[in-house]
Amino acid sequence: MVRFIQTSDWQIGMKGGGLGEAGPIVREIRIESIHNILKSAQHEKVDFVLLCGDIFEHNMISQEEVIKVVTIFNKYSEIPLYLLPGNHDILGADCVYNREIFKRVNNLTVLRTSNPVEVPGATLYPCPVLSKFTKQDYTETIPVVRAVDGIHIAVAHGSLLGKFPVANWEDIELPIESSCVDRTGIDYLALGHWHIHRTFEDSNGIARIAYSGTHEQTNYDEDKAGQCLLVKIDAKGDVPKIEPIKTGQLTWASKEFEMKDSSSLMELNNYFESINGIDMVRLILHGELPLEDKKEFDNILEFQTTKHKNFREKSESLNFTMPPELESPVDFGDPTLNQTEIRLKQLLANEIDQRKRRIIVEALTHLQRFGKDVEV
Ligand SMILES: [Mn+2]
Repeated sequence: MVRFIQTSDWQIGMKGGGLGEAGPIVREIRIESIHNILKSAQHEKVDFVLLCGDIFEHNMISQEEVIKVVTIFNKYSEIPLYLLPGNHDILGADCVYNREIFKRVNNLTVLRTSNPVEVPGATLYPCPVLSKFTKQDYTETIPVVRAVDGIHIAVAHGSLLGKFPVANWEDIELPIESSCVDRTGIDYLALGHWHIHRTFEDSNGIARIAYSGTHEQTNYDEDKAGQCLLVKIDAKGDVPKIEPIKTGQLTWASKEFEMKDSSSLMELNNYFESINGIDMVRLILHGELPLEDKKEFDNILEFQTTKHKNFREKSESLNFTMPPELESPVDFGDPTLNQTEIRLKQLLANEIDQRKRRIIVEALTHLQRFGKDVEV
C-alpha cells in the first residue's frame, strides 16, 4: 500500500502580470500555502510528497525566495519529497535545483532522469522535461511494468492530449498521451502543468491519471484550483483513491457588467452583496451611465475597495453620457470661458477613447457649474 500527496505548479516568484496591485498579495500567499500541503502530509502520515513541476516560476528566481521555500522544506524534514522539474524550473545548466542549498536538504530528491526510483511503498517513473518547446511525449520512456510486482507510479509534466479544447493539437508543447497508462500497465500517472484539478480514466474506466492543479489559485478564471491530492493505492492494479485537499487561501470572483441606466447601480450593489468576503475581485464594466450617476458610482466602487483584499475595476469601455443641458452652449459672460467650452466640445466630438471622453465630459460639467456659481 502507498499513500502520498501530489502537488504541482506552485510557481513561486510569479510576477502576477495582469493582476495589477494583486500581484504582491498572490506572490506572498503562494509561499504561505505550502504549509497547508505539508501539514496535510503530516496529518495523513503519507509515505512521501510528489512535486510535479513548476515549483518555481523560473530558474533565475531570487535566492531570497529559494531560502523561503527551503526553510519550509526543513520545517517538515521528516517527509520525503520527490520533485520533478517542469518547464518553468526546467533541468539544465542554470536549473534552480543545481544551487548548493538544495544539496543540503536531506528530505529532497530531485528527479533528474527517467531512471526508476524506489520510494516507500512504490516505484516512481519520472519523465523530466528536457526542452520547454518540445513536441516529444516524455512518457514514452515509461517501461512496460504490467508483469512487474509492486505499485508503479509515473510522474510527468505537460498537457494531456485530447483532454482540453485547443485549435491545433500539433502545436501543443509538452504533449502527453493518456494511452501511456494502458501501454505500460502503471497504476497511476501524476501530472503537473495545469493549474486546475482534473482526473482521467484508463480504457477500463478507472481514474489513474490526475492533475492536482496549483496549490493556490493564480488567476480569476481557474476552477478547482487551490488544492493538493491525497492518493492512496492499496495494491498493484487496485483503483487509486484520489482525494482533493484544500490548500489555497484566496477566493476569487470576476464579473462582466453591462450598465444601462441608473437602475444598473442597484444591480451592481446587489452583485456586491453576493460577493461579500471574496478576496480578489475583478469587475469589467461596459455600456453607459448618465454622468449624473458618476458620483454615486464612484462611491459604490470606492467602498468595495474596503471590503476585499484586492478590488480591480476595468471601466475603459464604460461611457458616461452627457446630460442634455451640456448640449447647448452657455454664455459665461467671459470670452475665455466661452472659448474653453467650445474647445472642450470640439475635443469631445473628435475623441473616441472612452476614458478621455469621460474626462472631457467631467471638465465640461465642472465648467458649467463654475459658470453658474461664480459671477465673472
Ligand atoms: Mn508547466
